[in-house]
Amino acid sequence: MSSLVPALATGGSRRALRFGERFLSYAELAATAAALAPRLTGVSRVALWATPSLETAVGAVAGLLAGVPVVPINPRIGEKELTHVLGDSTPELVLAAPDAELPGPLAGLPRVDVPDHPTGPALSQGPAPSHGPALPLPEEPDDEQTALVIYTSGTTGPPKGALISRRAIRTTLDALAEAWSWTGDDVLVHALPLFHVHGLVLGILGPLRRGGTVHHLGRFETDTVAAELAGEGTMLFGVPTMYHRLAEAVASDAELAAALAKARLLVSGSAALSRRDHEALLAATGRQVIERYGMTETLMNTSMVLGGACTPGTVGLPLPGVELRLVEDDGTPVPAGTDAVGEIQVRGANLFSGYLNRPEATAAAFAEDGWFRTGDMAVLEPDGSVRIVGRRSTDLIKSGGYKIGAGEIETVLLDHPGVADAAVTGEPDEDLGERIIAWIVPADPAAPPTADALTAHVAGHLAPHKRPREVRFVAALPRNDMGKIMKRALSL
Ligand code: MCA
Ligand code: AMP
Repeated sequence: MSSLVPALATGGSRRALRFGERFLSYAELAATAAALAPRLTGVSRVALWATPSLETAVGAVAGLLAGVPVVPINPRIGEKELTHVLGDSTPELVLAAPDAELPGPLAGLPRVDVPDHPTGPALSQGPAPSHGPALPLPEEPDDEQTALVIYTSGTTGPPKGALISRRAIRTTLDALAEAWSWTGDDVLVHALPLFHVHGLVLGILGPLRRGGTVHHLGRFETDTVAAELAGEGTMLFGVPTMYHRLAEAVASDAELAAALAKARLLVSGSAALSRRDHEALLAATGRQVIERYGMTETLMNTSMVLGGACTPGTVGLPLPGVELRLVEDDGTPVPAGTDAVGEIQVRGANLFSGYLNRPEATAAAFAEDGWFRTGDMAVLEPDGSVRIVGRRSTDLIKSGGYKIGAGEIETVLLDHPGVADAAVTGEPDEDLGERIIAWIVPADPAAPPTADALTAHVAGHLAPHKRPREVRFVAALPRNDMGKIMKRALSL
């Protein structure tokens, strides 16, 4: 029995997952995942082709049951990034939906097709049982066992694999349940990608841990969100870009306004939701969007509390079990009750276990006594709410809720034969939060590469969400005496 998802053993015919027209009850999910799990047992790590599909959710649950770390892969990943992720995580197998076409480097791995319904002998002669799993569920692995390896961008180098334990997942999901009164009666409306913490841990494992239901929409569209929330949906998780689009649409769409007003919980995270969008949604629906703040390495740190502290412009209070402090540049903790800015540092059972193959990076991520350095700058409000005011590094960009390292994009741009020098910055963007700008010194100023060619180059090598939204050609990049590009001067 897996106590991470107790309803696999007890949920019976209650619906667990719905993706479009396809769905699985808890008993069916248990039977499907338990039949798959033995094919993974003993494997060091398994890649999961993380399309927004039922198979991705089943594959993740099977990995949990087998006690095998799962490495979710963005199905739009480019060649260079995929080669890096596979080289670093060395999965022995790839899990994918039967109809998925895998790119070259993944197609070379042994493949296990993920079924979307129970296929075991106990079920072949009749309908799925309404109670209990068809196969006995495997013994639950140790709490410290790595459940997921999630790749996340940093200020330097290629993305690092964050090792996320079952303990961290359980801790964060239970803390959120407390803050949001999240129960098995909730039906989550979900349109996020499934290869990051937000979509996979909160959006899939969250409802499953509660014994509730997920309706995944495949892709985000305001009218499908409205239809789901007007129906069975009780809560919505989204990134600020999604809430921005809802805020724009809601003014002239009474059905959308009514659907959002009916929701028990609207939660935004992964980046800051603008005060303007908060206010527009509150005015049109009467609902206060609940903001929570987290990070791949820490899972969730703070949240506004449903029916409690919802100080606008803040990300709420530290979650139960999370210790949070602000620290000045020299490492001195900022005294409570002052309005000084400091870096957010956190400690607790929600934290990751380190970066795969990167002991130095892991050590550098922590201050003394187990405090994790988030790189986010904040002030503490008198009521203890955390107000994020910026980020320590200009080399990290948050666009559409995705964290993107400027350095990764610069390296790929410099590989292009038409580029002599390159810098990447983020600029404020109403829809995306920040948009990626590429500053390019062309190799031949008389015949620079086109912006489209450079954009496609980045999208193809890394991922489409890392592509520059604008390319600006310059004669030279401003550098300091050390030769370092002065990014703040570029954006002036
Ligand atoms: C456009 N496209 C291209 C190109 N141009 N593809 C290849 N090459 C090009 N040159 C395609 C895109 O792939 C996409 O295809 C379509 O055009 C539009 O893409 P885009 O404009 O980039 O985005 P969007 O569709 O408007 O997406 C906005 C979005 C998305 C839905 C909000 O950004 C999103 O899903 N964000 C979620 C990020 C997230 O989950 N972050 C969590 C990590 P097509 O239309 O076919 O799709 S943070 C986290 O986990 C922490 C713990 C936390 O706190 O949550
Ligand atoms: P990621 O590395 O993709 O997990 O992104 C983590 C980062 O997202 C954090 O370090 C913050 O900078 C940002 N973030 C997440 N939630 C919020 C929020 N509610 N408000 C502001 N920033 C956020």
